[in-house]
Amino acid sequence: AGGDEVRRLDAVVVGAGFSGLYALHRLRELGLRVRVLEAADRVGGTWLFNRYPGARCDIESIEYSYSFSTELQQEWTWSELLPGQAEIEAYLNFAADRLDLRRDIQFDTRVAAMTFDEADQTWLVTTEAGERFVAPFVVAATGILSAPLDPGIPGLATFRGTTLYSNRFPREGHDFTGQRVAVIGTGSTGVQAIPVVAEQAEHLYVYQRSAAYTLPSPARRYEPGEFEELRSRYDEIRAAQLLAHVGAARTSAFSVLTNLGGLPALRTASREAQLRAVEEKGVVGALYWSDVMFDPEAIRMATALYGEAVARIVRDPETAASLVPTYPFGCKRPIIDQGYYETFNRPNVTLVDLRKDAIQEITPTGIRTERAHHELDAILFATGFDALTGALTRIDVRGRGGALLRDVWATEGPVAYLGLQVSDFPNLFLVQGPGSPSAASNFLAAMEHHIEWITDCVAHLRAGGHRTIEALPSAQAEWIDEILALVNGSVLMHPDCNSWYNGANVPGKKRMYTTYVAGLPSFRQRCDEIAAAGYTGFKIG
Ligand code: NA7
Repeated sequence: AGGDEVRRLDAVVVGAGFSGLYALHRLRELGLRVRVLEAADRVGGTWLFNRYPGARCDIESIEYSYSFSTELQQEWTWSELLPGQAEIEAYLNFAADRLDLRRDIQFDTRVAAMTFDEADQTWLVTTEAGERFVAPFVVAATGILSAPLDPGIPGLATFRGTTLYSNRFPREGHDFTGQRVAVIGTGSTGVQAIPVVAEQAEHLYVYQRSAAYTLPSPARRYEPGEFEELRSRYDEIRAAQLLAHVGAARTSAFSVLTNLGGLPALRTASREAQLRAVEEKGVVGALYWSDVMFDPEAIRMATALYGEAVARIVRDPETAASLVPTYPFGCKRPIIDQGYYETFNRPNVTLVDLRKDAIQEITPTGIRTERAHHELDAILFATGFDALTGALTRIDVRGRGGALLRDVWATEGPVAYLGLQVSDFPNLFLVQGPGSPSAASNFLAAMEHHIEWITDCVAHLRAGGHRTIEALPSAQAEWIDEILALVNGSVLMHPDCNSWYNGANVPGKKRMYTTYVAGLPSFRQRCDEIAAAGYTGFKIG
């Protein structure tokens, strides 16, 4: 590594998760010389690092997998309806082998800087070890939930027990048996991990800052023959998936056929009918009536009903009350849970409600809140991510005129055109950048679309003898306005809705809603029209 040698390529892909692997495959099909640079020592990306107990996808395996290859679809067998982390990791290794991807992936290689050379119209990509790569195109397949958020709790470094992070959980796992354990964070990750850790730990303390709205998980193994039957109908399933709309909001179309689909409008139903639906479909499932995202009265009703439903499960009234969110229903992605509320009926589980009793510090032997000090052997942080932008702000990305992407996003907010490019950063393609539909869709379906659009664009440029493509500032500004207009007046813009969707979970990050909620079908159509019209809103040079 290091030295003066510069490797010239046609494209550099950063990251070897779901999107980086597909980007490599597609770019290679176009005949490009490509290298994937991956910080880890193996493929998997997000699904490699997030190997905490209970880690599972909330989208069905038949939809959370590559659709582009009949061979991959027909040769792989999913064992469970909702795939667990280990099976997804195994699947990505299978895909990497089957498509012979590893020979173009350089592992243990973290990108430190990417600089656009305006004279040469190429990117110089520098690794932490000092290696240098030059290529006209860069695909940042760096993930949207990949940059861990530092919990920033005083005293953390003094803790003498085991400190664990859900988003970089040890490969060898961790046995909580006989231990006094804290889990900090009750988002999707905490809610998945807590019931599993509770079964092992001698005592589990759950430190909750914001309560979660959850939906009972349909997770189960496939019945014998069930997956094979689904696999025989893959074409039909994938076609339907791309058109899928879920009536959660007047504008939304999540491109997920299952889990949330087909729920009744309960708003006008009787109280009895509402409670029955809650029992049958779970709280979140029953409450996804069509106006819940926009109608303040529906939102209030939903929150109240949710509290009643939690109180039916959790026996201790104070714990039950603490488990009810104080922010409006519908403002975050619903979380799937497997026995989450029941866990709080266990004698070895204690909920610490940080809204009433905030953490003061971590000590060498435990956690001190205003009211108590709990002795601990292990702390598991499930505190989330600097989402959407964090992976790229950790790299020195310099575009035209030396513009630093980190500064652009700090001052303007997380801007991008179509979630695919940021103006002043020519030929740098984002996958699911801010403003893409992915976080309100099936991530995989959205990701495949983005990679196909990007690689078609690269092919178009090369065929026409063009060197660069870049988003026009005006098109980028209009796209942001459009995204915000779609959620304006919805619960998503409520001042109490703090989440990674609007950056409010990261101290100092500019708050801005970042997801296009009108759905993947309309997004795809827009992108197709833009390309067909000669890349409207982009400047080709
Ligand atoms: P999330 O959804 O961002 O959840 C993080 C949780 O950690 C959330 O409950 C936070 O509370 C809590 N948190 C964060 N920092 C702290 C500190 N310092 N002290 C106490 N509690 C804290 O991340 P996940 O990993 O669960 O899920 C991310 C996505 O992955 C999810 O949306 C799915 O799409 C898959 P807060 O809400 O900020 O008050």
